Amino acid sequence: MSFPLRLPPLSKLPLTLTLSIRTSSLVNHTSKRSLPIQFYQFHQRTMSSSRTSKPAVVDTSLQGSPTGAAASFASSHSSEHPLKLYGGWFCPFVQRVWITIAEKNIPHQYIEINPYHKAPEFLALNPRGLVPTLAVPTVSDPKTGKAKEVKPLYESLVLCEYLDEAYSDPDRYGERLLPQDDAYERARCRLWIDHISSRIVPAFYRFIQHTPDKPYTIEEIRTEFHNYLKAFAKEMLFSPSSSPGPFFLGKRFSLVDIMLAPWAKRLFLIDHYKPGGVGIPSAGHRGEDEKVWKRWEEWYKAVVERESVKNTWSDNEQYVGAYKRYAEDTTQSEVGKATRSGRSLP
Ligand SMILES: N[C@@H](CCC(=O)N[C@@H](CS)C(=O)NCC(=O)O)C(=O)O
Repeated sequence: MSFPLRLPPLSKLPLTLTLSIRTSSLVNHTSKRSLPIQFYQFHQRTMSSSRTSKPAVVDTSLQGSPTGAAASFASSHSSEHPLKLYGGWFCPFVQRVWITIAEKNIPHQYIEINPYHKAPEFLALNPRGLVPTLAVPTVSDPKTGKAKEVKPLYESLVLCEYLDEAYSDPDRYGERLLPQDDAYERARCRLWIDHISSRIVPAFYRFIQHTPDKPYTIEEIRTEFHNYLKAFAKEMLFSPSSSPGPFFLGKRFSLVDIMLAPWAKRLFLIDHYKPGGVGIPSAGHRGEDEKVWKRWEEWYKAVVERESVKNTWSDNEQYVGAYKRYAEDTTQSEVGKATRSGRSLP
């Protein structure tokens, strides 16, 4: 696969060349940090354009940095490293990749950016202009062992699968996130990853972006959302391949869990903003779905308590602020616009 653009400055500059710079709301909590020179230019240019000609439509008012556990995790991975994750603390797609990196303990550099600023240098990395974006070292100098060439990759699922494959030594990176020994099981995992990405996640946005003027009622989208969660729980409960919990693959935490964990963590936002909240019936009031919701809750509790999920999470109130525009359906994010117009997510 070839990419439209390499990272010219990175491939020309020694990877160790860094500058200490002052940052603004664009970059993360490490207000004085080391960055490769081209990203110094990238950030500086983006910052000044945001000061002079900030378009009214984009969601640039987001707080610029992670807080809480995610701030510590980001800060402990802020030193120069050839593998770079460009992320945004608020973004669930980024959190998928962040959890993968944390699970496998992959050495990397985390760089917080605001993807709503479409700086040309960011678009050169990812023409879709979305986080997560990864800068991947692809060729090592046999003499020094250092990366010589760095190429971009994007799309959260692609990134997670790439990281699982490229960092596959079980002694260093632990058990694989997709089962390797059973092609059927791997395919079944992919099937449920597809269910998450093509059904649960889009329904989450239709739910949180619901307003009274929509052509569907809040009850309709709540029921639809429940049905997708129940289908997932039923698979864990009744499928011939299913194993006792808590995770999708039983005791083994896998890519299936990672794909859904960020939205599980964000369910409290629906409780916060939407009348009736997520509305999962309480135990004893679930009719024929008693067992199914119990299995969902078992999965949910284990996933939100997982270290890698907690370590990539900022303070709750920060998400409440960031998702207000979704709840009011005024967000101009690509995900928000696609949801509003009935298109599939970017
Ligand atoms: N399909 C993409 C979606 C990524 C995505 O939508 N990221 C959002 C932040 S959560 C973004 O970068 N938005 C920038 C924009 O909407 O302009 C993936 O899985 O990585």
